[in-house]
Order: sequence, then C-alpha cells, then structure tokens
Amino acid sequence: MKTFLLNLPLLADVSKIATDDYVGFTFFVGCMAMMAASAFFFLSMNDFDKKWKTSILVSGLITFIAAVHYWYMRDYWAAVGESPTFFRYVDWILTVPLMCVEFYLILKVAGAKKSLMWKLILASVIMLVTGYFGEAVYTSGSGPAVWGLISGLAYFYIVYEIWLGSAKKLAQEAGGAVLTAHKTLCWFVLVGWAIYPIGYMAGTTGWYDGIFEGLNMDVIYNIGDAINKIGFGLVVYAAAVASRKSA
Ligand SMILES: *C/C=C(C)/C=C/C=C(C)/C=C/C1=C(C)CCCC1(C)C
Repeated sequence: MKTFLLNLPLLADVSKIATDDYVGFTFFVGCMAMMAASAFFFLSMNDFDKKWKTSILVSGLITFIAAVHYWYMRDYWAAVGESPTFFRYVDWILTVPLMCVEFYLILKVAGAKKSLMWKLILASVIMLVTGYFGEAVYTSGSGPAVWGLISGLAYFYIVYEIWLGSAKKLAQEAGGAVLTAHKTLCWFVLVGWAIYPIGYMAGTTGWYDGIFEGLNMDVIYNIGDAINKIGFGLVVYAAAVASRKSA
C-alpha cells in the first residue's frame, strides 16, 4: 500500500487506457458521472428550504466522495490492472453510512430518532468490513463464502429495518412526499444494493463458482454505484421538488 501511494502518478500524468479495456471505460464514465451529479446537487441545494437542503447536500457529498475515489480507482486500474479493492471499500465505508443518514434525515419530520440512524450505520459498517475480509483478507478456501454470508446477514437486517421495522411506521405517519421517497429508497436498497453481492460472487471463489462466470466484478460494482449513488440522490431531489409544490 505504502509503495503504491508513493508511486501514484501525478494528477496530470494520466495512465493509458487501452481501447479494448471496457472495465477501465466504466471507471472513467463512472468518475465523470459522479462529478456531474455532485455539481448538480451542490448547485441546486439552495433552491430548497432548510430541511431538504441538508438532504440534498448529503446526496452531493455521496457522489463527490465517490467521484474522488473513482478518480483514483480509474488510475489504479489503468496502472496496475487489478481491482482497486482498497479504494473501493474506503469509498463504501464513507458513502454507505451517509446513505443511512439520508434515510434518517428524510424521516426526521416524522420524529425519527437518532438510534434508528445509528442502527443502520452499524449494520452497514458490519456489512462492509466483513465483505472486505472476504474479498481482500481471507481469500482462500471457504473464506469469501463465509464472510460474504455474514455480510449478507447485515444487509438483510438493513432491508428488514427500513421495509418492515420502525422506519416503515415513521414513513407511513409522515405520508406525502416523505412516504413516496422512503418507499423508492427502500426499493433501491432491496434491488439496487443486491447488485453488489453478484459482483462479489463474480470476483471471489466459493460454492457459487461458475454461476456468474464471464461477469467482471468491477463492472458490476461500477454499475451498482452509478444506479445507487446518483439514483438515490435524484430520489431525494424529486422528493424535495414534490414537497415544494405541495407547500
Ligand atoms: C455506494 C455504494 C454502495 C451503495 C455499496 C453497497 C454495497 C453493498 C450493499 C455490499 C454488499 C455485500 C454483500 C451483501 C455480501 C458480499 C459482500 C458485499 C460487501 C459486496
């Protein structure tokens, strides 16, 4: 890690991306998309009242943090030709908890307690740390499958909490734009986040060998990030617009 950081090319010294490198292409496009989305969220946040302004600011922070990591991942991939697992998980450990904060911010009007936010954040950290163990540390034997399973359990806990737990009740009490936004974000977590375990199984070995053959882990992760980070932010933006109209 240390030698890699020291050898990191200067920003202007961009590595060559081969014409047939479709993985590199998705890193490049992902980087630009995250930057553009950040500009959009930051520039539009002042159009809304205080409650929604914070939510849209967080949407912008999520895509901005991702944009910076994609800059490095794109370069790492081009220079080293390996999956940038370290940067990937640093990105996630910052952005996924922020998405949990987003759920809390939206439900705050309905009286959501901070404990809900911390429960979701804790589960997301467990999900990511155990995923990192399986992807980068315990990579032989049944390591990836076992750690992936533990990660999956934490993921299901998040799904349960927002779909059926206390978060659901709060959203129903709030109704209107809050309920609509909450429901859509729930679908993002159930369907959009389920993209990641597929990437994980495509890139690690276990009982699932062969099922996702031919799929590239980084391409799947990059598609997942684009859908979940930018899409998630746009749902919040749409909710802010909707509540402004009804006010
Ligand atoms: C912006 C980044 C996001 C929304 C990342 C989400 C990542 C996940 C939901 C990862 C989940 C995993 C499992 C459920 C099992 C296998 C290991 C992981 C970490 C890929």
